[in-house]
Amino acid sequence: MTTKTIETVHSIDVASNDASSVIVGLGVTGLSCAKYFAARGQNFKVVDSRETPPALDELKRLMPDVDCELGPFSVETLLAAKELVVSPGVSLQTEALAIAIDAGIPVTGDIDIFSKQVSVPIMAVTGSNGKSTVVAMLADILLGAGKKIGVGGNLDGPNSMPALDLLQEEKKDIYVLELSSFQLETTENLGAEVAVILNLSEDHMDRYDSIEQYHRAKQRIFQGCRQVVVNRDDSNSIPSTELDVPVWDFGFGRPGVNGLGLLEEDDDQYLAYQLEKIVSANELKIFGQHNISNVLAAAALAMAVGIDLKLIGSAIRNFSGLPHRCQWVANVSGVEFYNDSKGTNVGATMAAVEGLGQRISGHILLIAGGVGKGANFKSLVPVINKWGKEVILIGRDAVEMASTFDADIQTYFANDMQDAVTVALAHAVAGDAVLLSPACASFDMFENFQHRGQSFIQSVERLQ
Ligand code: UMA
Ligand code: ADP
Repeated sequence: MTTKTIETVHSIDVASNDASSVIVGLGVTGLSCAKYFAARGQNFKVVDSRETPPALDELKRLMPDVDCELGPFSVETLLAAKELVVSPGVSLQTEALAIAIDAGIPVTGDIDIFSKQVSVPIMAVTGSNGKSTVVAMLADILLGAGKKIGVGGNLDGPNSMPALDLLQEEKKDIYVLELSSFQLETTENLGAEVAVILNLSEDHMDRYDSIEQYHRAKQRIFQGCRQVVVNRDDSNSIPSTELDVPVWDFGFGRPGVNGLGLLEEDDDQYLAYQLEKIVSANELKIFGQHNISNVLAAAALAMAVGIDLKLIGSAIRNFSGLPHRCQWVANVSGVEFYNDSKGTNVGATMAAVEGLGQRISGHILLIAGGVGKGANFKSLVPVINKWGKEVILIGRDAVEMASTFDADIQTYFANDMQDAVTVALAHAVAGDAVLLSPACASFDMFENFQHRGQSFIQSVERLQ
């Protein structure tokens, strides 16, 4: 594929508004779409309902003449569009957008454009939790097998980029995409080589009317796929329409045909493909049952594209996890501190508490709270009662969270992260662990989950 370099972008007339594509939202996705259209000489304009969207400066630097409408969306502009290229953070129910969509203006998104453009295999990963971990592990496996890969989509961090930016790079053998339900909403017929819904639990209930609607969005990952990976322990991971394609499965039980699972032998537990052992659970550097599930999923995906089991095993053994996911931070006076800032929903925090609880001799002091996204926090109660001691609550929905916890869970409110870790340490004894796993989004107090995790790490450092 030939792409123009960004330097050529300045000379392209992007200001014409005659039935141009309208990019809705100017974050990293919107910027990647603008660069993509500009490099192809396609007319477009950009709209964002904020006056100073995050990627505005960069857009102006690269394309000073671009037509950019900031402030409340104009229905007129949207109705005049050839198509709407909607960023994942913008709900399709937003009033002006809904009017344009009802009027028949086509809707697309960056992943949709990307999938129509590429001819090499796409490996597509979604699910409520574990996406980034699985994608990062899968990337390590594929790199270890000598593949040229592009990794992107919803995944944050230095080794990932928005999907359309991947097309500016040298040709790849395989693309690995982490996909959110928001991105899947605007994607038609993804056509992945292999696709998986890792698991499903409640998230983004501020954006969906029901978990069924959220599940339907996730199911779009299977459209046009050539192979499927399913989680035997979660029926929501099974395609809801029958597909006549090869199926690989993973889960905690003994693996069957085309299955990844666990074999118990000599008091040891092995992750295995059918009867072939891949690694012993003791060899993993990441902990918790949820991570065993993630490893099995990554191995199943790798097998689907023909990677040798030995290469899979060695990459898995070396994988030490991503920052902000159950990441060990420090030991202060015999108390371990763990940063799970990426635990942004109830299911993630349940998994983190369970995984850490099984690992330590004492109790967990959980730091949670933030923006609850319409979640029901009740399901946290049993796991906190089993492994927890006290819960320190921060952020906008702290009071709501406290009110859903049993009277026998001791809760404290903290003003900020420093206050939270100080209170936690004051109530801990040697052998206990303090876990930041908020079950909430971060944007009431922080820029994003990375910023929240860094704030936790710095606050813990100040305790020492
Ligand atoms: N905007 C509006 N009107 C609105 C809402 C948003 O104009 O009503 C504008 C904002 O002003 C902003 C832009 O839209 O300028 C932001 O777009 P965006 O929220 O889609 O964010 P991006 O920067 O494009 O990042 C997105 C993903 N963010 C979301 O889905 C919220 C990133 O995932 C992803 O890495 C990136 O695309 C590249 O693919 C982040 C995320 O939090 C990590 N994802 C959620 C999650 O994992 O739970 C889904
Ligand atoms: P995602 O990209 O889907 O948000 P991550 O791999 O970044 O997932 O993990 C985010 C958090 O979700 C982790 O810190 C952990 O608390 C939890 N988690 C990870 N994997 C799983 C899983 N398979 N099941 C449940 N929770 C998980």
